[in-house]
Amino acid sequence: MKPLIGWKSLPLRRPLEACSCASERLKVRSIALRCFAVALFIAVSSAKAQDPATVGQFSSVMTWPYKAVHAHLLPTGKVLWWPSFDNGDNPTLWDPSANTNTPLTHVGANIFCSGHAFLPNGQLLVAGGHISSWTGLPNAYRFDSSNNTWTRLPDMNNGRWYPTNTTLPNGDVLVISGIIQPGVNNVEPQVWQTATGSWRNLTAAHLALPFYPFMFAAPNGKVFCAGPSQTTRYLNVTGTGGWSSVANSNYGTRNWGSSVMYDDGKVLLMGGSPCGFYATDCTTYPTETAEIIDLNSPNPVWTYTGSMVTGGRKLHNATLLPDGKVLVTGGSRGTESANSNSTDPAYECELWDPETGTWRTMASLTIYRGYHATALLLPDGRVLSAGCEYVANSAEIYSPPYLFHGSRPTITSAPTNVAYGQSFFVGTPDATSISKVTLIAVSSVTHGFNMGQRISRPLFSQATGGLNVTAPSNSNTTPPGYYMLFILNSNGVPSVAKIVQINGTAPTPTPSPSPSPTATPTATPTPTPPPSPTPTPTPSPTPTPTPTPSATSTPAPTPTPTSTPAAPTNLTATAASSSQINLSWTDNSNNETSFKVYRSKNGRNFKRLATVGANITTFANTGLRASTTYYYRVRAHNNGGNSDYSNTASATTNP
Ligand SMILES: [Cu+2]
Repeated sequence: MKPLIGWKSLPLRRPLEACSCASERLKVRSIALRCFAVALFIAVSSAKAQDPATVGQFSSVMTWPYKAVHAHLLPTGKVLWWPSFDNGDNPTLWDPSANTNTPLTHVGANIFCSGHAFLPNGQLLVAGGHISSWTGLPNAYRFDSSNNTWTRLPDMNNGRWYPTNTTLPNGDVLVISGIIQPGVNNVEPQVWQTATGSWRNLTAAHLALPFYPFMFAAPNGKVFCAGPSQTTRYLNVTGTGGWSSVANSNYGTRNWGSSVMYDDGKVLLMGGSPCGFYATDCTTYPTETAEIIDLNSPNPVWTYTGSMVTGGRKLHNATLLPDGKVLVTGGSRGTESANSNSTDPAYECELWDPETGTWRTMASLTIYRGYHATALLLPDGRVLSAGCEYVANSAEIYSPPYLFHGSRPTITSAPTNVAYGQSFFVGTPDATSISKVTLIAVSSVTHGFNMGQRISRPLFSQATGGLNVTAPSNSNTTPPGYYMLFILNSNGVPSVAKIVQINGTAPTPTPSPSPSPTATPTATPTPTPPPSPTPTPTPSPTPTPTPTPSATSTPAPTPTPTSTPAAPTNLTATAASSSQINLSWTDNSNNETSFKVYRSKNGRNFKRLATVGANITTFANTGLRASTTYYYRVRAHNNGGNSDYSNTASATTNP
């Protein structure tokens, strides 16, 4: 009986008993209808959010023999990769078209934790490696993809664990950073001289740099170090070398962040953590901010571009796509050490558009791909996402939205080799619909930094049965080597690439007339690894980090409603070029979580353009039309809501 009494006393039942009239039934039906409408709306919008034409699509998870910690797209279109720790000397060849993995000849040394970049002839130069955690190998090797063989080269000056390799405009390769043994940096950069098969030591450029620094051959012939330190600088690689300061980035140290040169001399930095590489006491969450610099400017400065929209991340990969956009995959949003599993994996991917400076949420990975994960662009326009120390040996392949936008243009013929500045013919039945031609260097990636990828946008014109394309003429912006040649139609759909070697009469890179004398950078203390903690391969379940009360960074767990932030003021807009306007404003709030930037073409109908992080007071709006006036306003945001708008500022882009 008891249950019946209890049921009878349910509050919902009472009004129904009290009123059996038609109006009550109508009310119930209208509620039911509304529920149905809401359910339908949710279903439709989530279906839309999952539409591959909008967010792309991941393949099912493939089981691989090991974790792909180092991965390289070879001139053959196949992927060379190898795993971590004791399995390091297991180079494996993945054939994307057959989806098979084949073990290759062992190197004879553990090349886990090495640096790598391609030589102009398509061979991969591998430098350094793993004696034990924090202790690097001095060995160097060349891998030849035409016969899958390894050749040992003269040793380097000393061991390197976590160095970066960079292909230089003259076809040599810079090897920099890495540690010799716990607490001892290899401070001497070295240049592999391809022609003589020997090392040249940059004895005048000693500097302790963090692990796997973000190095890029720059338009002035020097090599730009974009991070992860806040101080960014040029390395002159001629003679015995030398450093000069460029500009400080805005956010600060971005350890385990990533960086891409997304256009000639233009570099993007995103995410990362200010904490030490293997810090176990980190309480600051990885940043969602991103910033850009244009090295073509006489006085390059870092400016914030839009922040990642799904939140902060570290240990992610950033991949340049055939259409010039940048895909960010994987990573962790937690404060944990890289030596332990993620407390908050970033499954959602994001795509940055250099023309708008904004990010869009893309499809989600199935598996956490953070520490020791890799991602690289395949010639068919898909992106391989593989590895990670804390997951089963596996890989997934991402198909970007452009593969769901109709039929693909095809390349029926292209030369295998072109010289700098050479005009060449690309056969395609789709010539009239081609709106873009890009060259993306075959790439070489590990630990979240791709040491090889870059993009070149050759000039082209339509011809009978194809396109006349002019090869890039500047080896500073297009170092010699193998590139994927993509043609894209007006829907932004890329062809399958033809892999082309750019070499031949490479003009001697102009030694840059060093610009304004700059102060010699003081040797930054490297995040010296504590000698003890060995990154164990065992994915130990991380003890949940106790929320450390921190004055600055930890989001306060107070349940009290937040008051809306104070509105920003003094918004200014300044034209930086014919396609860029820089904004800056005054932050009057101490409790905002972001600033929203709005833009209008007539001063009235504003649309949200970007969101940047708390305490950020600048934004660079890129991809604009020349001689066009744009209006902007900004407001601060937090959980309590939006502030009032700032003043409206406008600027007209240069002609
Ligand atoms: Cu590692």
